Amino acid sequence: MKKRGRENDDWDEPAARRGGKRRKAADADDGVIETGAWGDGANADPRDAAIVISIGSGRCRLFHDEHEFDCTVPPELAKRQKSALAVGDRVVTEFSDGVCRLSGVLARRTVLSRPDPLNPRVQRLIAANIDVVIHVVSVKAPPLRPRLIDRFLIAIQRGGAQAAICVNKIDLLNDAERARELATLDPYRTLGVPVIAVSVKADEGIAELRAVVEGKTCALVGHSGVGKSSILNALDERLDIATGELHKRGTGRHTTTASTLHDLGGGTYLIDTPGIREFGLWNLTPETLRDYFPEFAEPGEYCRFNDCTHLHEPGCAVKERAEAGELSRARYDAYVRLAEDLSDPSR
Ligand SMILES: Nc1nc2c(ncn2[C@@H]2O[C@H](COP(=O)(O)OP(=O)(O)O)[C@@H](O)[C@H]2O)c(=O)[nH]1
Ligand SMILES: [Mg+2]
Ligand SMILES: [Zn+2]
Repeated sequence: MKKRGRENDDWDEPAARRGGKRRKAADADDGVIETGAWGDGANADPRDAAIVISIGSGRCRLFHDEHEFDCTVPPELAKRQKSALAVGDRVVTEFSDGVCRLSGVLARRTVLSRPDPLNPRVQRLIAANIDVVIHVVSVKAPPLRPRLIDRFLIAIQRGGAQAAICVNKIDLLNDAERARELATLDPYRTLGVPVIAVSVKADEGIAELRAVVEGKTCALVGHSGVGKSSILNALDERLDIATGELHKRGTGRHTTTASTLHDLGGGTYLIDTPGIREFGLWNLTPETLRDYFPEFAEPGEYCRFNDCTHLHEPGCAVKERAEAGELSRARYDAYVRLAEDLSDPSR
């Protein structure tokens, strides 16, 4: 399967530059995670379904039975396409008048989504039916920022997929720096999130990463420039995806502008995504935020108040244990920052 995807998904575009008006809060797809089937997808046999490998405006590219083909997306779906159709979706089509049309979307197992920058109540799908979302970070260029990881983890957990963290460019650090940087990610390891140190340049950690993705559908997410496309090329050299290297003719940098699914064979599918700066915290409340810090549950039973938010209440066991170093201080601090962001209406 060849690489595709020419349309810019605009994920990173600040709202102002997009120039769009704020959509009304009463939109049909308001804040709802669309996991349900659409059209003929409700009754379709998954074995007859094609997989969406890339999406353009009013059309998408599909893969089924060893063939790649284009199909049109009906206007009803196209007008809310970024909320209703995603790379990784299983779909069915109908063929008439020489045109292949999308006629149904099958129910999704999992999703990865984020709030629309223009209307945080509307969810935009990034990928569907993924088993593992790999959050790629780099130790330098751009530097490691653990606090971003907390938001990614929340977004991943909400959509039902497993999370993994891939720390790329470790060739840029000496042994002491490497140990120190990787230690900052220990709280995630403790939570059961695999942390894989990788250098595409020095061919380190690629085999370990391959073991994580084998036989699964995985999406690589993270900031632009951390090495997502380079990692995909390292996992399968046939992919030959454009990376951030300078063009030979000096016309700027190659960057990924739309999500694209790549078939590595043997049931392994990898989705390259454009750089995502940050995941908003759509629809989270201070109460639901706690659910995303499972390590707080047990100590939380010893808080004086059983509705303790673990922020400023007296007799809070979570806070005490974080201060005593029995719970990750970094994770507790991340929780406090996220809670502050949630109570700030301008976020
Ligand atoms: N030093 C170093 N540079 C890397 C590594 N992996 C990728 N890069 C560089 O990082 C830049 C961005 O890579 P790219 O794959 O396009 O990142 P993406 O935007 O996340 O897809 C390119 O210049 C790559 O050559 C690595 O392991 N070590
Ligand atoms: Mg890329
Ligand atoms: Zn508490």
